[in-house]
Amino acid sequence: MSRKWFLSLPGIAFASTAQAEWALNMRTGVTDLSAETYGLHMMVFWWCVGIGVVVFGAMIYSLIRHRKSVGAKPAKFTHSMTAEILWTAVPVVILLIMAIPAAETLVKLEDSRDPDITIVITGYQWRWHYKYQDEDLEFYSSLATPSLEARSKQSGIDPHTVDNYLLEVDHPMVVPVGAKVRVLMTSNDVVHSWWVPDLAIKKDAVPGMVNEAWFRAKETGTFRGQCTELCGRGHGYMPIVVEVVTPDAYQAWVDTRTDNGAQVANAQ
Ligand SMILES: [Cu+2]
Repeated sequence: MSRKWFLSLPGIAFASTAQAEWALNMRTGVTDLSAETYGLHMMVFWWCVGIGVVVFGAMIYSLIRHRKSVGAKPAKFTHSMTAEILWTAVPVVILLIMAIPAAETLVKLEDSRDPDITIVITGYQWRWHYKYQDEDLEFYSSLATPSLEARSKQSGIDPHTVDNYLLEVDHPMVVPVGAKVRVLMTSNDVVHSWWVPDLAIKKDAVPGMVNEAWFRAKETGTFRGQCTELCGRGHGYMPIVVEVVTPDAYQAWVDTRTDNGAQVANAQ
């Protein structure tokens, strides 16, 4: 296993979207805010690269240019007002350049007013519960059976043969494309955290508290995530699957779920 990992290092260097599982960078996601978050991340990254090049460039240049073997003599000054002002002002300006767009995005992330749909998400050891506030609809979402069987000790099943191993559930959360979906997170036992990278949401689900987030998916598809707060023995076995579908498909799904959804919820 470790050898395979080592052999794939050259692949990491040339990672592309086709090698998503080995890509090092953040995902751009499927919402406007996930794209904005990605843009902020890249802006800060390039500032860091620039600062690294300037600082290490100056250090390496000084080490070579002013080395003792070419007769360099140490400077005698002990204080420089110009240097003090510059190395205070320049970082402040750089931080402001980063902070202003970051604050704008944060304000948008927090603005969950006027949602089209509100879903209460409750963390359990070790599964998620979804309750659609405007529909008579609630259900548990647990690790799908193929993953569950493969993860069992001495199951004899190779996890590589299981599609979306540990990232598949029995009942995904379904939402319509283009709708503003507000999610309210809480927990029934310990602290969990609801994380779906493509939706740019990573929020703690804390017992006795309600945290809030929202997203508006721009495209249909299946988006996966995981609990990202170490919540006990089954922490790795409570994935999240969000299916973004067309409004018609969403309505059809609600209709089928409300016919038998209550029974499913009661049965668990
Ligand atoms: Cu958890």
